[in-house]
Amino acid sequence: RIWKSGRLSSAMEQTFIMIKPDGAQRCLVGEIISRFEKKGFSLRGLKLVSVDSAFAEKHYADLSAKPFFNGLVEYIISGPVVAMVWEGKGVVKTGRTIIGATNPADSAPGTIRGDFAVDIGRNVIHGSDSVESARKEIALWFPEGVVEWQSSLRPWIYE
Ligand code: IDP
Ligand code: MG
Repeated sequence: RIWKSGRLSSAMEQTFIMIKPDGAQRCLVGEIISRFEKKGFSLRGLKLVSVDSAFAEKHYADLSAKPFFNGLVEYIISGPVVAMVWEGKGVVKTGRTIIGATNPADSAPGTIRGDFAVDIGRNVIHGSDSVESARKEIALWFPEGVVEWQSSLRPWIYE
């Protein structure tokens, strides 16, 4: 056993990732999950859900004053979304890097938005922007909790 639990656990983070309705409609679910899996992050929660406007407004509460807020809520409730929790070292920040800039016009090729999106209002995926936001979003989307397990690949991903 080459993995030492004590050293690693403090660096472990969880983030909330959601494939938005356009991502689900465009059959990008497998591709997106694959990118997080191949990176070496570990899946802790996964479900396909349709949310109502009250729930979407709660998720995006920080943006309620923005002119695009109503359109954003309509977008998120327009079809099922894939809600996920991913775990790993630095997963919040690295998850955002994998996703790319908010506006796909500015997202680098190789990022999810850079590769699969064009318009800011159809940018395919959400990822928590901080450890604190992740904590709140995971509590909102997974009140039932997430799955406790440890991938056997762990010693091949972490030193
Ligand atoms: P993020 O998703 O990259 O964290 P936020 O600023 O948190 O970006 O905005 C949340 C979502 O609101 C974006 O992903 C995008 O779908 C939408 N959004 C942000 N800015 C605009 C805009 O100017 N017009 C339309 N939709 C926007
Ligand atoms: Mg955000």
